[in-house]
Amino acid sequence: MPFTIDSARGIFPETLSADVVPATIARFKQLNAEDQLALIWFAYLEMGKTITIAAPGAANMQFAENTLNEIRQMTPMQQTQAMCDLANRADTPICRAYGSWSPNIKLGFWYQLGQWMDDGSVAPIPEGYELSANATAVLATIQGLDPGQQITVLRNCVVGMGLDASNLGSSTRVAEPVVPPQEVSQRTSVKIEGVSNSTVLEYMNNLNANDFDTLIELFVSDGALQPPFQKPIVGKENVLRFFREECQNLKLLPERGVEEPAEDGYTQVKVTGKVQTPWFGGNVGMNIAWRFLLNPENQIFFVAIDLLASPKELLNLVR
Ligand code: 45D
Repeated sequence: MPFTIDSARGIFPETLSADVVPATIARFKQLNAEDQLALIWFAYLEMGKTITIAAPGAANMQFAENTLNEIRQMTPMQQTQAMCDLANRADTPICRAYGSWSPNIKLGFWYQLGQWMDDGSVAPIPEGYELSANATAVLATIQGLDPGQQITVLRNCVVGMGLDASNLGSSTRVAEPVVPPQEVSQRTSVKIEGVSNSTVLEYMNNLNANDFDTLIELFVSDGALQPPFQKPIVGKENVLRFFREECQNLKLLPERGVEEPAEDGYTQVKVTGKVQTPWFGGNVGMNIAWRFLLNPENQIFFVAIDLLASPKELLNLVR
């Protein structure tokens, strides 16, 4: 039977991803808005003691600027309300604007609000705010995670706020501008122990170079990419949009892998290694697996990216 996207998702079933991340997000979403905001504030303060987050570039901030200024000019009570509305995914103009933004713009928006809450220009979390018992438990879980898992929880909390983009109808999506691909002479090539497949190597090198137009040509037209804890993004056009909106300036540091024949002349390749996000640079290395399914022409039919449960999983290359 030929592969489908659905059956492809099951390759390398021994791969253990960090299920604690979606489980923690689900618990977070059950909390009331005040608890959500205070919890992220405490988690963020705690994290800030050990890792620093990079200030977003101006290109990233321009799209959130109007909304940020609007909030800055509100009374403290209105500011708190606006932030609670975001956590409650209410249908307000601010939640609609927020819902149209790419994840990096959402993160940059909160980064700025966090600075303003810190310096007093936006209503802070009230001093002595006491988390509910449930929120305290969720915070304790987050504090027990490794840094790569912590930043993933925070990112997913932020991305989940505001009005869902699918409820926005025809309104357009807003993402930061696409940077030009890296100069060919400046590019680096990855080496992966146990993997010599040219498509896999080119995937890593083109993504590292922000060369999305070359990268997308490695995929079959109805191919798919499955980001961590998400459903597959299907079709070249959608995958290319995802690369342009969400994958700039990532650093992929693959380490090792296995390749082996699959059914119908396909090849399956699993690679493990680290990934760094521009938000934290070399301060946080996420433990990642890539599970590729390549067609007989060596094109990508499917690739899943998993955030691994533990560093031990980096050595798990079992089929
Ligand atoms: O609510 O091969 C306050 C793909 C309190 C592509 C706050 C990939 C109130 C293909 C503190 C103000 C992309 C899939 C909030 C590879 C409040 C591919 C603020 C993988 C919210 C490898 C909070 C890429 C703030 C990966 C400012 C895995 C929080 C990328 C900021 C992962 C949190 C990137 C930030 C991650 C989190 C980035 C900046 C996990 C960033 C996380």
